[in-house]
Amino acid sequence: MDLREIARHIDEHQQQGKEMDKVTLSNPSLNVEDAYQIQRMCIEEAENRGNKVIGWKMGLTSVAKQKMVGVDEPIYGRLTSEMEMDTSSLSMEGLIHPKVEPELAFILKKDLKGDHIKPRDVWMATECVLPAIEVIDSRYRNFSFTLEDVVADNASSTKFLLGDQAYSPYEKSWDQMGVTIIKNGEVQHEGVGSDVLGHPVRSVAELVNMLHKEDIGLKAGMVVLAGGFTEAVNVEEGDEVVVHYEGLCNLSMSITK
Ligand code: 0L1
Ligand code: MG
Repeated sequence: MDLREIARHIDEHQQQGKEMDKVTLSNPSLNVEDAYQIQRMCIEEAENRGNKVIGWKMGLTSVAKQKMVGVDEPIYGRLTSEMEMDTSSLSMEGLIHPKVEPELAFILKKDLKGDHIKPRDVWMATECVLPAIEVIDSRYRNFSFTLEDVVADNASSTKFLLGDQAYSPYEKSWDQMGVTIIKNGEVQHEGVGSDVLGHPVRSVAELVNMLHKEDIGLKAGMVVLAGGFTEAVNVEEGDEVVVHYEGLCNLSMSITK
């Protein structure tokens, strides 16, 4: 099993927005460690094209989402410069079957590395918190995959939009903040911060502890998407999505051709 070859195969489908078979079909012995190596190698391909790793995301952070995809642990993925949207308009070009989900982004002011990182360590290293919408788009047919497949496909990372307004980490009890996702004027899902591993800050701490196995840490200036508050919502051309962050703001996204 040539991990680099699998990574190149996935990278090609990520770049072209093309559906593919699960990599575990042809490589049934692939384990989670192999899958994280494949993820890293895919990102090296992107870096060779001039992309930069600007942050990390946690995925499958709620029991609801884990059940939805048949996986029982959170995962992480890498965020690159080309994934960050600079307008609220999401083009369907190069996307397969995108979904969107409400998130919070933590922006770091200090490096953070270790295997016993606690919420207070994360707060000490956090400059601000931003509302965010993540766009996920699995390269696998029908969004169907095993844990190993989805890790190798960079946790379905595709695009993300950050709100313009930054908030102090001490602005509110983020675990108690309600979030509503609305598509074309209809409420799709409601969630609360505690749906993200009990508290979004716990998700960031867990990310650092998980990354330690790869001997990696977070760097000052990085963006961390802490995980979806609700199930993800399918979108297509013409859709208008609004996420309401209780007591904070609304963040919108328009889906275009
Ligand atoms: O961000 C997420 O929680 C998604 C992780 C990957 C699973 C999926 O594609 O639904
Ligand atoms: Mg997410």
